[in-house]
Amino acid sequence: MIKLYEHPFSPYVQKVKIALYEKNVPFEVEIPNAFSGGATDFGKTNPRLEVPALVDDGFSIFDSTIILDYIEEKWPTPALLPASPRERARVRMIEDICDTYYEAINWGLMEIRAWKRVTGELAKQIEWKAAAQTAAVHAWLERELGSANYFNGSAFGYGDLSVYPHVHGSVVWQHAPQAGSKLAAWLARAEERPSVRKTIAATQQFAGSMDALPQMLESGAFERQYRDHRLEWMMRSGGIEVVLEGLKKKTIRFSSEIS
Ligand SMILES: N[C@@H](CCC(=O)N[C@@H](CS)C(=O)NCC(=O)O)C(=O)O
Repeated sequence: MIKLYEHPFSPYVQKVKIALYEKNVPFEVEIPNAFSGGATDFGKTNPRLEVPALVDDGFSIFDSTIILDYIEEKWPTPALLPASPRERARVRMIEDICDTYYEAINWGLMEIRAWKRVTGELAKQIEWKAAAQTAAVHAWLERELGSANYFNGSAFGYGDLSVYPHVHGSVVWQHAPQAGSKLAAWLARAEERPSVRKTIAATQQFAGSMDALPQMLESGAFERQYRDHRLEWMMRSGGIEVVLEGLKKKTIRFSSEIS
């Protein structure tokens, strides 16, 4: 049985779950102890201490893009990637923008609203930037979608499962695509997929857990990882103080050292 180390809120995990459900590959899930501040040997599975990590017959794979490649190659039907090299490159570029630009906006909103890193005027300014960035990325996605029903083309696939978790994240933070837009219509279509429904249903049981996050931060039980595009987002969206304060209080960590 495939094992997926996960957290249901992670958009990277959601990409992988949608792919596994689309291909009818059975899997079991586990949330690493490290995510609730507990001791862990998760580093043996993923030296980056991130989810998702997929273990297939003792072989561990990290990074959602690498995992998706593995899934596509090991279980080729139904194919999730489009057929032509050009179309494959197109959906992979959409994935890359979503993973390395769009994701940081929703992650930043979680830092402000759920973890309550800052309040008052600074929080308002950062929020304002996030709203403007989300509207712009939605406009970009709308252009990428063009007149097609799906980012993959005529059927749901890799492009769609790469975009969905991030647009869903925007909906959670009350930045839904504009009503009547093509992106809003695409979102409604994507949410009809059983793979998408099951993936989002798994987040429900954690809905109440957000309230405990500021306290968890205050107690020093968990160091949030600030790295690459996330760190950059906080710095360029006005949150340099957030980063410095978090490093001082040891509630922020950079990428884990490989040992
Ligand atoms: N590039 C990785 C990113 C994975 C990632 O950032 N995962 C987050 C959860 S959304 C994580 O595990 N962070 C560890 C932490 O915050 O300590 C991928 O595509 O899988």
